Amino acid sequence: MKKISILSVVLLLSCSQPKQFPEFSVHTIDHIGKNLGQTDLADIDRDGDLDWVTGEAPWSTTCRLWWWEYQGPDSWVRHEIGKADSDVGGDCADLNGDGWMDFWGGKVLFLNQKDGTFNRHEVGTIFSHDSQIGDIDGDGQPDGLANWDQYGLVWYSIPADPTEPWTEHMIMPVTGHKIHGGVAPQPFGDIDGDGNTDIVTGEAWYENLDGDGDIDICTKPWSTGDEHFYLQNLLIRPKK
Ligand SMILES: [Ca+2]
Ligand SMILES: [Ca+2]
Ligand SMILES: [Ca+2]
Ligand SMILES: [Ca+2]
Repeated sequence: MKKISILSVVLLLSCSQPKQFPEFSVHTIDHIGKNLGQTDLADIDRDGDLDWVTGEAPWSTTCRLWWWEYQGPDSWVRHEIGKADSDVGGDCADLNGDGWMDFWGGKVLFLNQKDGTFNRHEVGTIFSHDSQIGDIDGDGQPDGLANWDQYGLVWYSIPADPTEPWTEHMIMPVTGHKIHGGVAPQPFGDIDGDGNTDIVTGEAWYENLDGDGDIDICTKPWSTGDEHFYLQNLLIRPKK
């Protein structure tokens, strides 16, 4: 599990010479928390600059999740989001379409209330090491991707009301995809350039083969020979 013991961020100081190797300086954000993860940068308060999110893993006992309002390189204002329930997975996205960045990590969705506070909702997702948001089925709407080495790799379609239970789709159970991490922070991309979204993890990559907008599974484990698996997803179709 990734651990962060000191809350800090490095900022680029000088890039006046494009070919010059960049220099960095360390700025401390805060001194708080234990077993930290669930990190992301997003403009939480919609003032045009990036704010920062992080939270504690369950074995910290307090499980606090915060966001820090950026006011300047050495001036960050801490705001509590709520009680987390994730290992280190967490991602910001606007999940209810109101234009304000929300947060999902592990079992919990936090909806931005536009005043610096968040409402907490348990949406039926798994406790996970990795929790990432992306458009997996190609319908233009965000979906969730989660990985845990006690469960497997799954994705979730998110209902119009994201506080309702999310629908789970198993990509590969833990018997075929047992990896502690290796999914966050960027598992989505058109790996083969055929116009649809594929998923890459530290274990394998999952190719969308039939171009119907859903994710099929084509995997070749790193550690074995020439064996490939292909499973076509017939359950989820994009809206016509
Ligand atoms: Ca901001
Ligand atoms: Ca929102
Ligand atoms: Ca989608
Ligand atoms: Ca592709």
